[in-house]
Amino acid sequence: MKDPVRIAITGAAGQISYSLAFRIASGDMLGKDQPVILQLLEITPAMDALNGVVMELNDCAFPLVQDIVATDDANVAFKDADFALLVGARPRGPGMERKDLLEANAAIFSVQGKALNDHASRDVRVLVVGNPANTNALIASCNAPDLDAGQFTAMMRLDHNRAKTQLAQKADKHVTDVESMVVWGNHSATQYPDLAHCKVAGTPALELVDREWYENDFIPTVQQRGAAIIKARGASSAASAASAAIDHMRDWALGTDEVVSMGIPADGSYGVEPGIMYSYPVVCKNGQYEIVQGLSIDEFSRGRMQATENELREERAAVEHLLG
Ligand code: NAX
Repeated sequence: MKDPVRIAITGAAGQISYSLAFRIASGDMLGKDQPVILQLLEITPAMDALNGVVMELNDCAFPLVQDIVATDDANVAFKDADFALLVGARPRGPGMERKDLLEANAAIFSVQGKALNDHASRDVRVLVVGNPANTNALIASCNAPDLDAGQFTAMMRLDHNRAKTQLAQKADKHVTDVESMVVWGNHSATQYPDLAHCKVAGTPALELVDREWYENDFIPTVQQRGAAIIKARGASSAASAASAAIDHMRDWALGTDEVVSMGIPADGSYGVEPGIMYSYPVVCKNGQYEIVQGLSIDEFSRGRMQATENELREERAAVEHLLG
């Protein structure tokens, strides 16, 4: 039996975690041979609800679960954590401006960044799901100077998976036929799901769909999918977000040949200068992700990539004073 790994989940009594924690516990993220210790963080008023989640996790009698820690102290939740999934965030309240939302979350993610810096495993892999995910990930990494910024990532995988399914359905193919999907930029309505490099069953996607559908249907549908789910379900994406988080961490830890989209520190690739967490196409090998280089960028793509970069730079400017 392998040694257990420690997996911290924040916002652990929330709706995404209600799927995420159970799927991790059953081995969906790291495999059916990898024991886990779950370290669950909530805010104090949600501790009763979190204890209920722990009761249910225990009632599943998962063979892989070695221990469960439930706490409202980030220093305890992140102690020796090998993986940290930062799901909990402050939702937008009535009358709250975007800037207020950014600041409220900056306060949370700066504390959690420091706690990771001081207590997590030196190899911790961090995924930020809580919105605004890219800028929250930036804040956490800036507050963790002893960890590499590349250990912090933001979740774009839900957008990536949504884009794959939209294209597969349009082309009347299966989602596994879609390769080299790329979603660039921010996890927001400015994100750019790019079909220029994508193939479906070996055929370039842009030979299978017309330009009108691509620009005026596909792109806005993927960008607005979160809002469409809220309208239909009366609640935001939860099981699909948890599934995407599992895909992201599994591929990062265990590797994949598939091109996937991850929000990571911009490094100048594709003209996006450092200072923001930008979604790039990556492949994952030996526990590391690597940006796919050399893709050709036409004028249309450049404009879209720039627009979503601009938004991330504006978000950064709003929290600059909190970047540590
Ligand atoms: P819920 O409101 O159901 O759960 C959030 C939980 O986080 C609550 O239980 C709350 O008490 C807890 N929390 C708040 N502040 C905390 C803190 N400082 N420390 C620990 N826990 C804290 O939201 P849920 O539907 O689970 O969504 C969670 C976050 O994911 C939201 O910010 C949401 O916007 C974001 N999403 C991000 C997605 C992405 O693709 N990156 C997609 C899905 C989702 O919309």
